[in-house]
Amino acid sequence: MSYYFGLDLSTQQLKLLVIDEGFKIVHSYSLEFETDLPHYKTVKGVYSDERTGEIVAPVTMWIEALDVVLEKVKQDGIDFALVKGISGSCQQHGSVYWSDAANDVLSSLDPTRSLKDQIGEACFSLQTSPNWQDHSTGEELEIFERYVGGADSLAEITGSRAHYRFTGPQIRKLLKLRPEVYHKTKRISLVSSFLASLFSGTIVELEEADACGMNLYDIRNKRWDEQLLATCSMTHEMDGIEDETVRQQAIDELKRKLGTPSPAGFKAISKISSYFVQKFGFKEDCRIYSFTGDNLATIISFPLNEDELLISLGTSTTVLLVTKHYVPSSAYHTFIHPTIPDSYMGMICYCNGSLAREKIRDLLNKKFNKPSNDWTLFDKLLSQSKFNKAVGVYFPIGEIVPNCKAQTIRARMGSDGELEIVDSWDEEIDAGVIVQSQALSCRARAAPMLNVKAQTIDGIESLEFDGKLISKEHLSQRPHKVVFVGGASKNTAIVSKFAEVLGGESFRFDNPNACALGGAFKASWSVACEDDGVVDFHRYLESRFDTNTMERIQVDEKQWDTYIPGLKMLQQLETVLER
Ligand code: ADP
Ligand code: XUL
Repeated sequence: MSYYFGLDLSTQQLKLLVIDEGFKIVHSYSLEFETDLPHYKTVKGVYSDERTGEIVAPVTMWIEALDVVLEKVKQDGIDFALVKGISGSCQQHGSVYWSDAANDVLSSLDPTRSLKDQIGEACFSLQTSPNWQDHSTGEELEIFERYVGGADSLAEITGSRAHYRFTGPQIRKLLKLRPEVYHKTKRISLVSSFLASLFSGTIVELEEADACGMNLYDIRNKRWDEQLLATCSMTHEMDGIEDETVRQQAIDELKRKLGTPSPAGFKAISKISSYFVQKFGFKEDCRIYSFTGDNLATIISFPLNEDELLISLGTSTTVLLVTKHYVPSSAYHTFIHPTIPDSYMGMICYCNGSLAREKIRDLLNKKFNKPSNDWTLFDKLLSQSKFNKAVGVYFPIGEIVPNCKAQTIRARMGSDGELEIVDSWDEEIDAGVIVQSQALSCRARAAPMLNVKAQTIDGIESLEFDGKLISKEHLSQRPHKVVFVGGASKNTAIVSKFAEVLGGESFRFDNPNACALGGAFKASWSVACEDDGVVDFHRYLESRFDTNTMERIQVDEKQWDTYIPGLKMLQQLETVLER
């Protein structure tokens, strides 16, 4: 019998799952930062400064959380000696700044004392970690994009345009505002490599897949981009630094802090530190595998293969997919895949998801005197709707994809076949149009990353979205599978409509533990690869995964074609958006 630990350090909580070799969850633990560690006085795990847009989390809170959770596991009498491997999932982009003192402390911990008592403030040059919700790096974003020739050039190198939360802009801001802190920093970890370091008893390298969320890593060539390191260390030519030696020294200093990312995959990064062996009774050969980012862990929490989409219908809408094609765009993100070689994870994040649908639901309920918060009427109208040559953008808040201001525009096809903007129509129409249009946007933008045998489609040539031409061949592909997760995936009318527009076999999956499970699965697969020979990750997962946990969605497959004109209409509508 063997156990694997999967941890999930997210914004609001720390979770730990114990699974066995058959992927059964044996135990599950969680700790909520705000309520279970109230002395840190965080609100939902973070400190926010509305004036500056800064959002950070206290690093020692995470260390104390690990103490508390492991004590709970111990009290339950779990046999730590059975744990063969540990991996995990962490909030992305956040960074931890270690001091000179840290490595000695990590490697000589006293098992009679807690981690928190020993890995104290002296181990960090900065006591807090910039959080992914931070909005304080506006100036840095502009610089990161301008210095390399624009948002698309930056996306071409690093897989993403510049974002407030990305680590490179955050580091440059720290250097600008607090140079003494930056120079005192010995090593910089991502949250994922920070948590892995605690288990390893030494500061471990960043994990390559998660390192793609920094705006610094050259994904094609798998190395830091020197020009971006110069930008990050404020020594780019455009910063007015002409002396090549000064620039090289600054780049080298930053490289020493960042280290060299460890390749994504199954190789152990270390054995567990002796502290845990002595304190909890882990075996000395229990292995630590690199931890990764939470979205990356989500796609490995169930068998998601190439050309399959995962649609998360939470507050926002997120599309995740696995692709062999590196087709970066400033409209979405591309990361190296954490477990499948030569593959990538595409991620499209929309701000206007559930909130926009709720607004239409409320409008309809008001008009027909129905109780608010009730989806019955919205669902009935949505289920009855067919594609009636109408599209809309429903953005009550500013949108990332396409990048534009808050606005609502409705349009239909006129008798001359051209798009006509409509001032208003019966609100009943909106239920169908909002969901169809949201799904059409996902369909268009996921298309370049798919590599499925094209279907024959008529009436469409290449289309342009976000300044990128999408070929007819790409637009003619249907994903093999679509899996829905998140709050609104409970709603059958919404998922059925999305499934109809996107095509592909569709399923919904209710799994609140996805991130931690992704970590546990990675640990289990890694041990198998190291001990019994390399196995394909997807095949390993499929052979153990209980597919009964996924519910199939019935879809009228013939409808997919009827939405083809909608793609062109959406493209036209997006040309008139207020940016
Ligand atoms: P988060 O993205 O914040 O983690 P969830 O995944 O829990 O949130 O999703 C929350 C959203 O799910 C809410 O904004 C709500 O509109 C939507 N939702 C929940 N239940 C339903 C439902 N039955 N029908 C449609 N939308 C729903
Ligand atoms: C992804 C992102 C968030 C955090 C949440 O780019 O910023 O999903 O990872 O934990």
